[in-house]
Amino acid sequence: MPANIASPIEETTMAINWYPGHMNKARKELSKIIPTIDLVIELLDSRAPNASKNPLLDEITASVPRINVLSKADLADPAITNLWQTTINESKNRRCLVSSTTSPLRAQAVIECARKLISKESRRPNYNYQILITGIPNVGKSTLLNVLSERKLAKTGNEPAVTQRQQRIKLAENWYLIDTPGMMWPKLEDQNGAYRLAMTGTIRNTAVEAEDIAWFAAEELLSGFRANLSNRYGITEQITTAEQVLESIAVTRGAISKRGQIDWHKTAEILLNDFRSGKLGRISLERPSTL
Ligand SMILES: Nc1nc2c(ncn2[C@@H]2O[C@H](COP(=O)(O)OP(=O)(O)OP(=O)(O)O)[C@@H](O)[C@H]2O)c(=O)[nH]1
Ligand SMILES: [Mg+2]
Repeated sequence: MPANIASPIEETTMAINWYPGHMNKARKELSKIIPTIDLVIELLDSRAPNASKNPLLDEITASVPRINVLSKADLADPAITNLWQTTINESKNRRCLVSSTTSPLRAQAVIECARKLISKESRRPNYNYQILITGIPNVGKSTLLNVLSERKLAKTGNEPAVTQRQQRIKLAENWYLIDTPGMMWPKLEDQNGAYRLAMTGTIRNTAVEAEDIAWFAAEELLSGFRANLSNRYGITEQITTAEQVLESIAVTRGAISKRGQIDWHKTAEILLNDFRSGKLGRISLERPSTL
């Protein structure tokens, strides 16, 4: 086992904290714009909706109606995503929609949902409604803006912190959408949640080692998704620890150096890429009881 690998639940864990300057700036800009916003779309990753909930957003946008969009649903267990949707729909002043590349949301569905949430008093003739899209980094905000507008207006990318400033576009007559930079919060109290986010690709790789995330991922998968490990890597019942899972992946996928040693970094990347791209199957890391 490499020296820097440690289970995140143990005391030797490398704590994840990632709150770079541009996010603090984004938070200030968000606070400034909120009085002009009629509705907030908060994206939550379908695989970890609880961990992807930003507590800062609750503070800043407390008085604004909200649509939660469960994003990347094509990567999550559909039955569990349904449960999340039902649970969130039970909250006051809130609706939940589901989005994925395989079944993209339509602007009309969002506008209809927004109309139900926006109070009748604020509906004036020729009023321009402003919808703000928010969420943690890499959750799919800019992709959603492009899908809803049916144009490629916002830059997207498979790494966190692609969007660095707000962008406003016209969605339909009298409806405007504002994309924002992905935002984290200053202290990640729940480190298990932080590691789940790291698994999904929310945290910049300068803030946490791939090996540490993979160690956590191997433990998570062992405890709840053995069949996925077995289908993808042929991992048997005899394998019971994260270290054995990673060793086994290294052997079956050839992540071994010429001198016969395991390339831990390469092994970590294989496991994380397989999880993030859905090659390990549709996996939900959280169930609604955790919201
Ligand atoms: N599988 C899958 N991938 C998606 C989906 N939506 C977005 N992605 C991918 O997720 C990555 C991040 O998407 P973005 O739209 O750039 O995410 P963002 O929230 O704007 O990210 P930041 O601007 O960095 O905060 C891209 O590689 C997208 O192609 C989805 O529904 N399913
Ligand atoms: Mg973006």
